Amino acid sequence: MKLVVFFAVVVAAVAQQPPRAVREQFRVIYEWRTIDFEWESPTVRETYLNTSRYIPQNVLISGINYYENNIFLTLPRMLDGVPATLAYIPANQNDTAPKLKPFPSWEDNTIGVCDALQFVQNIEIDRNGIMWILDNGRVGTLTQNPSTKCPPSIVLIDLKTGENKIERIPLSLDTVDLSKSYLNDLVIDNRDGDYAYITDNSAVDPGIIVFRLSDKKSWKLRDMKSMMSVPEATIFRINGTTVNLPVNIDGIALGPQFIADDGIIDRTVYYCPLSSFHLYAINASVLRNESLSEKGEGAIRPYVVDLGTKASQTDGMKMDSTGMLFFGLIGNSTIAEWNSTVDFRVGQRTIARDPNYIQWVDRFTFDDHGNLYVVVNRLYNFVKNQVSLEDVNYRILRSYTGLKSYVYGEDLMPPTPPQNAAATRTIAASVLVLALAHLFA
Ligand SMILES: *[C@@H]1O[C@H](CO)[C@@H](O)[C@H](O)[C@H]1NC(C)=O
Ligand SMILES: *[C@@H]1O[C@H](CO)[C@@H](O)[C@H](O)[C@H]1NC(C)=O
Ligand SMILES: *[C@@H]1O[C@H](CO)[C@@H](O)[C@H](O)[C@H]1NC(C)=O
Ligand SMILES: *[C@@H]1O[C@H](CO)[C@@H](O)[C@H](O)[C@H]1NC(C)=O
Ligand SMILES: *[C@@H]1O[C@H](CO)[C@@H](O)[C@H](O)[C@H]1NC(C)=O
Ligand SMILES: *[C@@H]1O[C@H](CO)[C@@H](O)[C@H](O)[C@H]1NC(C)=O
Ligand SMILES: CC(=O)N[C@H]1CO[C@H](CO)[C@@H](O)[C@@H]1O
Repeated sequence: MKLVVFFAVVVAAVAQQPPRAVREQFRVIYEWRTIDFEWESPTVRETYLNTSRYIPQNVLISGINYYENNIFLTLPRMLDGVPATLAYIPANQNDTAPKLKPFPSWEDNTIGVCDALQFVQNIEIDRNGIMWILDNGRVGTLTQNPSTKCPPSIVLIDLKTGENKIERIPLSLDTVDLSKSYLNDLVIDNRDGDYAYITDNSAVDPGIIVFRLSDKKSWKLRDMKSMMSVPEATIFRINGTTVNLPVNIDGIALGPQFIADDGIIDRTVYYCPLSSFHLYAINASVLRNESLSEKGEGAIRPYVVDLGTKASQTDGMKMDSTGMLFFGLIGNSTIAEWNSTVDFRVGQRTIARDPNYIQWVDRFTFDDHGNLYVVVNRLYNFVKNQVSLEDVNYRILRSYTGLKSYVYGEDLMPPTPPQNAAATRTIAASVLVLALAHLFA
């Protein structure tokens, strides 16, 4: 396999910070000029080409996920001619531009059939092997005539069974709008009935949609101040191209569990509009409070924390199981990290910078061997209809970090009131002894 190693800038540690972990440089593991598929036969491919159901330059890789040696990729149907919206490739193979296999099947990617996938921007795979798919139901979002084929839905596939049966759960029309919602990205919180926190980057009504799997209920929380794009961040200059993109709330990440002052277990949800320099945080317990949704715009404002600014705009981001956040800085051709135990304003680190290989960082994923994967897709060319078939347009980069996804974060137990203080001390002491024994083993 051809592995391209490229220049990575490592920023020197600031004095008051703990030493940063050594990271492997990012390498290109796969790269494509255009995306092609494993077709049922060459004739089928030709028929799709002849009838414009496959237009190679219109197929863009956006999201990425990993499960048992396969890499799943999303292909949002922003333009016409995208024959499948979800597909996969083996995580290890010698071909550097592998052909994609539709997932679960070709039939399950048929446009206009509501049992099938229509428009997938992102997916997540939880710790129970359930794939959560955001299906917007609307295709051709970047064309003159976007078309709503099916209601915006959460689609679940239990990957453990190997049967890949689709369960489609349309979101309530109190929560989503058939023509304006844009389900962009999600994180899964496998607690108390399993929740998804979903960014809706609707141009007119951005928000975070909360979906609870146990009773299939959903609701939406809005805060214009932290979820709308801001004028000073809508112009991007990348690789000589300028784009004007006012994109609302987009990337989302989920922190490890912590025990709040009142003894309740909580988690921090991080998010940012694409066209903004700020990173925001809110506690998951606030999002889970349905009554705040009924109160409308601004009801969650008192609970939103502005963590500070980044050097550039960010599309996707991903957190590991201990609270290490990875994100792109699009206008700076940079991949950055932040250890969330440190103040955001001084804790950000550049881990890779390269104008030739890091051209619009879209999404990240971890595998189960400590590797971090990044999709780079030159989205600025795509939205300007300037995709050149002569250039490499899509890349997957990989770096060993030794970390794993937030979905595998530790489950905390709520503290029980101490029965008697001496017993607690003894337990604490024996835990300490155990920890030391571990250290010296
Ligand atoms: C595709 O179009 C070409 C040119 O019109 C034609 O020769 C070919 O037979 C068509 N192929 C299929 C499978 O329809
Ligand atoms: C890749 O190529 C090497 C050497 O040519 C071979 O040993 C290996 O099995 C191949 N791997 C795959 C996944 O095809
Ligand atoms: C979340 O809750 C904890 C404890 O209740 C609080 O200290 C923290 O500031 C909150 N975080 C955010 C982002 O509001
Ligand atoms: C939910 O929010 C309401 C305010 O709308 C508040 O009164 C209530 O205590 C909150 N519930 C929880 C469980 O935090
Ligand atoms: C980083 O990106 C921002 C916004 O895209 C831009 O204004 C700034 O000049 C860039 N800085 C560098 C060093 O490239
Ligand atoms: C993040 O910082 C904490 C506190 O300094 C440290 O214990 C932890 O190892 C750091 N995490 C990583 C992944 O480097
Ligand atoms: C202006 C500029 O930075 N152009 C670069 C864009 O990216 C290609 C490689 O992908 C470079 O060859 C150009 O120099």
